[in-house]
Amino acid sequence: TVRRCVCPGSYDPVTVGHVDVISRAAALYDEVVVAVLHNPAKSGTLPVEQRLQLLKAALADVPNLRIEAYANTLLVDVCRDVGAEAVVKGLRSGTDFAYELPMALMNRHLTGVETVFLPGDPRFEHVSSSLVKEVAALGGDITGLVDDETRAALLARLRPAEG
Ligand code: COD
Repeated sequence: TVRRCVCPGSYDPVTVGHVDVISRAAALYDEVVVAVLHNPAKSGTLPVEQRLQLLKAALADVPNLRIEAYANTLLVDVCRDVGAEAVVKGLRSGTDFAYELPMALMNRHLTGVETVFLPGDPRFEHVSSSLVKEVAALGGDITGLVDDETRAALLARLRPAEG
């Protein structure tokens, strides 16, 4: 049987931290479903279609992936629909853990799906989509934090006068 996991996120946009965690999940499972989901705590910068396109470009070297968006859907329902036994997430810090633990427990309460945490690579501990956007919006250099295509897309959206 095919062993599948889901790597969920907002991916607004994908960063080098996401690419690291997803690539490592792809080495552990037969197939990874990268699921772009809605986080009710976040308003959203890039349209979902563009997030999908940037994920596809950033992860073009990883063969055993599916990249999909789901609107108004629980993560546990995505897991059930695609036949995934686990959710895989990256942890940067204790702050991430405090945010992730209740979600992991709630998801297990709902359907029994397990969450597997991978330690984030310390080289990317400071990398988050929100900080990357803040730096880019104010004219800072985001090279090395996102790939070139994502960098161009962010600059077009956040610094349109410079295009
Ligand atoms: N290093 C390691 N890991 C990282 C790094 C990094 N530099 N950057 C990000 N990550 C990890 C994050 O820890 C997270 O696990 C994942 O990558 C995705 O990050 P984001 O910021 O793109 O995604 P979030 O945190 O906004 O995603 C939240 C979800 C959308 C997954 C959540 O809101 C959700 O499950 N929504 C669906 C509705 C639902 O089921 N709700 C009930 C939840 S109990």
